[in-house]
Amino acid sequence: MILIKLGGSIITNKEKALSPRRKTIEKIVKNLKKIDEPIIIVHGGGSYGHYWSVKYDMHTKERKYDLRGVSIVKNSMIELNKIILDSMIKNKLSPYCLPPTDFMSGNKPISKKVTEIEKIAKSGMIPVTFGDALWYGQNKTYILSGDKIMTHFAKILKPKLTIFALNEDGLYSDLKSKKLIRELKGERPLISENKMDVTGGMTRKVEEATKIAKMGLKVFFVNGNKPERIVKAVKNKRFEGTLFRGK
Ligand code: IP8
Repeated sequence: MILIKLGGSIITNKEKALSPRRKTIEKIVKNLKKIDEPIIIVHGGGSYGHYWSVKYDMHTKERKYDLRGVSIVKNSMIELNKIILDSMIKNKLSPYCLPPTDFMSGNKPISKKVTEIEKIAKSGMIPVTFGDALWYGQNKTYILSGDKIMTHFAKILKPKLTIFALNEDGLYSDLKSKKLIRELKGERPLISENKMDVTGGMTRKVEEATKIAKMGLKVFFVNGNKPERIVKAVKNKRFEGTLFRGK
């Protein structure tokens, strides 16, 4: 099973509110068609979920946020999710939409539900879920990052490969020269970042990827603008990006 996260910065234009990158989505979807093993897709919020989370000052900490904000963030994620589902259906893939409320209770994943998602993937459908605003309990809510969902799924399902599709070639050892880190063996890279979103952007991704790699699993950061690299990684084990090798 292959677990793929489509980052918000690849599926949307993060500089402009509510702007999907339809051509990029389409290109990714066309390449997903070439993978003939079970896959599960998780996508981020980009200029949909993050735009509204910032407006309503909502974060990953469980708190009593503006309830209207919760509705609006959720609504925007459904809108972005629909664009991805439509593209998949148009390209003759069979997505199976799963908002995270289907497998989360509070801030914990429901193992039985997550295992069921793998069965859906094995049937030939492609489960698709996303980062979202979620109910926590006692009138508290929180923003669940798609990156966190990746860790929850990886822990339960032990995918053969966990892929994060980014708007960059991978992780750079130096942001100025854009020198790519090709492989990491257990160590956690130091990264510098100027752009932050409500769930922590690249810092969060590296944190989750390191956790997943520590489970002994392979994690691959790849440029989503070059989705043929996703196919190559899955099929030929050629990794043009940053590969985190498990212990
Ligand atoms: O972009 C967060 O998901 P992420 C989604 O994967 C929202 O961190 C609602 C901001």
